Amino acid sequence: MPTALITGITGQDGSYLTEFLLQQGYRVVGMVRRASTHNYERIQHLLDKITIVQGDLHDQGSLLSLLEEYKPDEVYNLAAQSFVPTSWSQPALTGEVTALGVTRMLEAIRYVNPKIRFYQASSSEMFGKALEVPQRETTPFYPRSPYGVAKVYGHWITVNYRESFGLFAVSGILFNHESPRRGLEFVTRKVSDGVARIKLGLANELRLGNLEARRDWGFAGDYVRAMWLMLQQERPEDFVVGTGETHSVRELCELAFGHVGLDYRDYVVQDERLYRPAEVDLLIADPSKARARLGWEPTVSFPELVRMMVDADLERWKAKIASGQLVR
Ligand code: NAP
Ligand code: G4F
Repeated sequence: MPTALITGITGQDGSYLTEFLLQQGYRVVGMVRRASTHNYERIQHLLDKITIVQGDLHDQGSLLSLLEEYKPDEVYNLAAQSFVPTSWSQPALTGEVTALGVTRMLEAIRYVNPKIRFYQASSSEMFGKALEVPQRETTPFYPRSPYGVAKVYGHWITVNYRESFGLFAVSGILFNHESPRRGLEFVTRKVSDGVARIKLGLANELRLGNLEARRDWGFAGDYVRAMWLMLQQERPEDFVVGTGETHSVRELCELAFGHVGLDYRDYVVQDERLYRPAEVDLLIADPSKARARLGWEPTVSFPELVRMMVDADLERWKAKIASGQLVR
């Protein structure tokens, strides 16, 4: 039974990756950082099948001892400060975790067992002010936020440890992927949650920033399969993963409100305070390498994804109302 260590197991991707690896027959060890209350909402249903251990990407010693004790065959480094706006208000913390944290894990692997296979969760935010459309593995990076800058560091240090020390270390350059488990602050979930609350009479407007930004949005459950496939290859290589389609935030609103019979123009308020100091205007993947070499394809279309998220939030709010937790 192979063992996988997942950092960021409490996050959106961590929860889907855990489900996927358990199905593949792995023993899953999940690293969580110490908190005064547990944050296991997304992995509650998996707790009896996995091992939870404490560690932090800030802390070199904790990474070394986890690798020594649990002897993973594969490490999936999903932990990060992952919200782009927070990277402007907490740029140094973002650099510590999202950039230097990668080096700490690679160092731990190098010292404890250089045969461990390593996946780094890189991001299409690295393309930023995109120098090529669509973006592929060879497209130069032009990050537009401290988060994007930190991810570029994480990408190159992964490539560097592969080339310097012969580690099986890969960087998966993943475009935006969403689900009903997405954090409420990201735009897809903010919209699906807002639509549900408006439809149920719990809110009457939704404040958003730039409606013209375009993203290549897919379903997170599909993307964790690509992470695993990258670590099963004969040679370590980097891959772009996305759908190859792009949609604007405006189209997202149109679809999400339309799904419950509403017109987004009656509810969405554009709020300049939610605009970013520097925006990433257009992201669209060229996933042809992943398709050809990993045999990877997305299985959920953009309209299906939006409907899945709105329906899940409607159900969640209806259940709260039914249980008497909320009155309209
Ligand atoms: P997420 O939901 O924000 O999860 C982030 C995870 O990182 C959480 O489990 C969080 O723990 C953990 N974490 C944060 N700081 C940590 C620290 N110092 N030490 C240990 N753990 C820490 O992110 P996600 O959407 O699942 O994304 C997973 C990874 O893929 C991230 O690296 C993200 O930057 C990258 N990525 C995401 C996308 C996307 O569209 N989702 C696209 C490209 C790349 P707590 O629960 O304790 O906060
Ligand atoms: O949903 P977002 O916050 O995601 P963003 O910035 O693209 O980053 C996500 O995807 C990256 C992959 O490309 C990941 F690496 C990263 O960790 C994260 O998961 O914003 C998407 C777009 C932006 O252009 C933003 O300006 O939506 C626009 N937007 C418009 N109004 C908004 C809002 N974004 C948020 N979060 N909230 C708004 O009210």
